[in-house]
Amino acid sequence: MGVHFECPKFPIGLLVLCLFASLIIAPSVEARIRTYNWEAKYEYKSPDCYKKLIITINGKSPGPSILARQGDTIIVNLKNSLLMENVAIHWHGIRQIGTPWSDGTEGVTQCPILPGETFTYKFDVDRPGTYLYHAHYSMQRDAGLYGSIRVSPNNGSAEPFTYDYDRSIILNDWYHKSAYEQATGLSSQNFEWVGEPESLLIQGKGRFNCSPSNADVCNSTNPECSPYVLTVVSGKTYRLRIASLTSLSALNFEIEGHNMTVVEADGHYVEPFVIKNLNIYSGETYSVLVRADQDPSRNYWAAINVITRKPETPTGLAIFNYYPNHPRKLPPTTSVPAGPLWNDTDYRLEQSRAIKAHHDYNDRPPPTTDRMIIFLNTQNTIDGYRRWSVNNVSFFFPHTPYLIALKENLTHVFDQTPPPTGYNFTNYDIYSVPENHNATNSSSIYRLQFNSTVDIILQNTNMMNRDSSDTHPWHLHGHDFWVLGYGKGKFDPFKDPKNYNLVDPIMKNTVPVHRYGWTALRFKADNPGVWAFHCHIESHFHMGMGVVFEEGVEKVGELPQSIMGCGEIKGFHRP
Ligand SMILES: *[C@@H]1O[C@H](CO)[C@@H](O)[C@H](O)[C@H]1NC(C)=O
Ligand SMILES: *[C@@H]1O[C@H](CO)[C@@H](O)[C@H](O)[C@H]1NC(C)=O
Ligand SMILES: *[C@@H]1O[C@H](CO)[C@@H](O)[C@H](O)[C@H]1NC(C)=O
Ligand SMILES: *[C@@H]1O[C@H](CO)[C@@H](O)[C@H](O)[C@H]1NC(C)=O
Ligand SMILES: *[C@@H]1O[C@H](CO)[C@@H](O)[C@H](O)[C@H]1NC(C)=O
Ligand SMILES: *[C@@H]1O[C@H](CO)[C@@H](O)[C@H](O)[C@H]1NC(C)=O
Ligand SMILES: *[C@@H]1O[C@H](CO)[C@@H](O)[C@H](O)[C@H]1NC(C)=O
Ligand SMILES: *[C@@H]1O[C@H](CO)[C@@H](O)[C@H](O)[C@H]1NC(C)=O
Ligand SMILES: *[C@@H]1O[C@H](CO)[C@@H](O)[C@H](O)[C@H]1NC(C)=O
Ligand SMILES: *[C@@H]1O[C@H](CO)[C@@H](O)[C@H](O)[C@H]1NC(C)=O
Ligand SMILES: [Cu+2]
Repeated sequence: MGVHFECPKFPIGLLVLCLFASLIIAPSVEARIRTYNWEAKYEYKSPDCYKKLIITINGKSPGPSILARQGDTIIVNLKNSLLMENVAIHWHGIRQIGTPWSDGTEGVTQCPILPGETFTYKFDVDRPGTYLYHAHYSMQRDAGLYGSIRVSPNNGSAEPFTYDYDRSIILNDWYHKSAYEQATGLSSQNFEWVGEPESLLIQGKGRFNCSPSNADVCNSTNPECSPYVLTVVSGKTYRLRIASLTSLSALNFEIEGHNMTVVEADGHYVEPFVIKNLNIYSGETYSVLVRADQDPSRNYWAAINVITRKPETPTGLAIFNYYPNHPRKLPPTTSVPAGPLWNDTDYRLEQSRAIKAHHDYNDRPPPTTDRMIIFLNTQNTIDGYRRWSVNNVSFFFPHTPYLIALKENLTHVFDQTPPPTGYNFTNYDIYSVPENHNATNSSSIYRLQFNSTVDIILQNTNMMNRDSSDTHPWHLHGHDFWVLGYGKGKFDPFKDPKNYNLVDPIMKNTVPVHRYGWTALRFKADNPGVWAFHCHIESHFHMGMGVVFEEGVEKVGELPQSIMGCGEIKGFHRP
């Protein structure tokens, strides 16, 4: 195992000892290899008091944190002990420069890891920041396979802010139905929507209101489902690395009575701004600074609430515990923070627009683009199946991963017809229920000219129910992109680019497209490989809401044999 410290939150004596120990064994300054041996398996757990089978890594969900230093090489030996299920892990936000086969996207960059096998991921963490890992095999992330990656700057670079303590907190939503039940419902002609999650989790802990009749599976007094406790010392400043890996929900995070200063987004320093409530979409990470400057004689709630969809899930709660109050002492307030109005789109748009690059870390985008692709996001029916499409095309995976197919010139294993790039949606009414039931599903991909500058415009629309438009967090693998702008209504390709922010746009890897709105991104296609770009909502991606980009695949080095062994791979057999 690599150097890896997770201090327990209490008891306090142990916490102090542990912090002291982590100082003595401070990581060395030069780049190093950090090796982790992980075993993924199913175990019964009750993260919200409701007992179900979940996937753990070394017995934990969230799994162990990866704590590294910029420039380190990470090696994860992952043993699949799921007995009857494949697995793959994606390293979310890590660009995989030179190691596109370690991206962990089953069907795109590798074959699935079979039960009983051990697969080795090896990649460099080239930039400081807050990142994630999670399953990327069908809807497996829902089963609890996720964790955080924290990369600290090397000794050559300081950060543009200071703090006393650093904590990682992953937010999640939680279903009692298994990922199998969900996927099956979505893939049936007799479509069954997954519905709203039963509970919200903060660092893997939540609380479902058990009924006395199901005490055998749901037990409110089970200590496993006690709330997450964040212990703070009065007067100190905490860097909270808040990340969301929800299946469906957009969330709003707040700490009762405390403001937060946003300083990092998806691994990039932000020009600091103060907020009371943070909107966070699945796949995003933020660092906020919080000063423990309120009345220290009591505890406070840290809370998450569902936004963008009408909430049917109770507020997720953790305890913001001022030392030396007892960590379990409930805050005196009778009502828990309710968050902002779930349907206040303007407020969310405003916060998205407030996120700008820090003035000292402002890597400006190229002023012009080589190619602009507008992605119209629509809900459709294809052969009686409910699907999501991008420009009339609903994505589905081929049996042979793209990276292997492209390197081995296997042109018959996926649809070679280029997807429609000049999609003309001039007459498309984004506010009405889609009339076009003739979208097609396809495994076709977008081939980008290596090193070219590409603009993507995400255009949101009305879904198949009246007056409904969901927020979609799109995540790009292998890259960060500049967020050039957000708009309301229909994108105007002639007028709107004139208002792009080319001065200080933030770079991110995940970005929301708001209800009935558009979002414009720019990136350089300079990372040889094959990269997924998809909605980070598990059910939406499962329903076809994604695309795949290829760039410079001829520059990719020899592929490791370990990623092969599925689909139609000429001349290769798993030993
Ligand atoms: C870190 O510091 C050491 C010793 O001062 C130096 O040799 C090394 O080059 C530094 N590394 C980086 C990445 O700045
Ligand atoms: C619920 O959990 C508590 C504490 O672990 C235990 O004492 C109790 O027996 C459990 N109730 C049931 C019905 O299993
Ligand atoms: C939070 O920020 C607002 C706006 O800047 C300010 O009015 C308020 O006093 C701050 N609250 C705390 C608890 O610092
Ligand atoms: C927002 O939703 C509430 C109900 O949750 C509703 O009363 C209100 O009219 C909605 N506001 C807008 C602007 O749609
Ligand atoms: C695939 O095609 C490219 C370009 O024609 C060629 O350079 C390469 O050697 C081929 N690779 C294989 C494995 O056949
Ligand atoms: C798009 O469609 C509109 C309406 O049909 C038409 O006027 C316009 O010329 C088309 N634009 C392009 C670029 O084809
Ligand atoms: C969809 O396809 C059906 C049958 O193929 C055809 O009758 C119908 O006109 C098409 N609808 C549109 C909007 O193209
Ligand atoms: C989308 O599909 C429908 C039905 O096949 C077709 O009429 C329409 O032209 C397509 N739109 C584009 C932009 O390809
Ligand atoms: C895609 O569409 C084709 C033709 O309608 C159908 O045969 C195939 O099963 C579909 N595949 C998926 C994954 O939906
Ligand atoms: C890619 O573009 C950069 C300039 O943006 C240039 O310096 C570099 O040489 C190009 N690389 C290749 C392989 O074309
Ligand atoms: Cu979506």
